[in-house]
Amino acid sequence: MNPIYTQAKFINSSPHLKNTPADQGKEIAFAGRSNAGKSSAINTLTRQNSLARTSKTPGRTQMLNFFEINAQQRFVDLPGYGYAKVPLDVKKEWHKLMETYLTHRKSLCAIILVMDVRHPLTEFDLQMIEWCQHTKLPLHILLTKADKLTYGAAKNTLLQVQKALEDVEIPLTIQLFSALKKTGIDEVHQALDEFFHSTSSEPEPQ
Ligand SMILES: Nc1nc2c(ncn2[C@@H]2O[C@H](COP(=O)(O)OP(=O)(O)O)[C@@H](O)[C@H]2O)c(=O)[nH]1
Ligand SMILES: [Mg+2]
Repeated sequence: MNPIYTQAKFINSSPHLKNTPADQGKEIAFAGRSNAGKSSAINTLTRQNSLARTSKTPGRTQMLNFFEINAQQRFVDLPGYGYAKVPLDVKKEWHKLMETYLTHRKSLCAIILVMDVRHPLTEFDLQMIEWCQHTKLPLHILLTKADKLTYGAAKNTLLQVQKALEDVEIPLTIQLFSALKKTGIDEVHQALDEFFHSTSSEPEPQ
């Protein structure tokens, strides 16, 4: 694996877009519905057990959590709301925050969208995909918790999700992943390397 990611350090958490690290270098954001397995994925990819907090209680925090890999590269753990039944004002707040972040953050170069392989393409996920198309951000999808399904069933879901998104007009890759079994790590690292090193991934001005 590329050892660079193990150097990731927590910088700060912010409930809004003030107090965020300077908007320079390159940032890759991890998005996903609450409880999808985002924090676990970040921990697995950085080989640190408690870098991003993981929780069994969904939807507790609505923070943007910033992690520095080096002076020019960052990860952001984006807030995700819980289930479809969250109050409307929580959804609206999230909507506003995400839209502002995704549209204005110049260093943002790609999104890693984390979905539970057993519940892919929720309303949350579709919204994120729509925003990525709108802002022309490349997208890499992790179908995580693959260990919860047989290999055949997981592979089937992968094919179904690929088919459902075949008309999406941005660079889009999809893979199976498991933080528990530590599978799929090399594939994610490859995607991260490409996003961080590609020169053409800056979102176009709005
Ligand atoms: N079996 C299994 N459980 C996982 C995996 N990834 C996360 N989880 C569990 O799913 C729950 C939510 O994970 P977390 O990373 O906190 O989700 P987040 O809200 O998206 O950050 C926790 O109980 C994790 O232990 C995985 O790959 N396999
Ligand atoms: Mg989390």
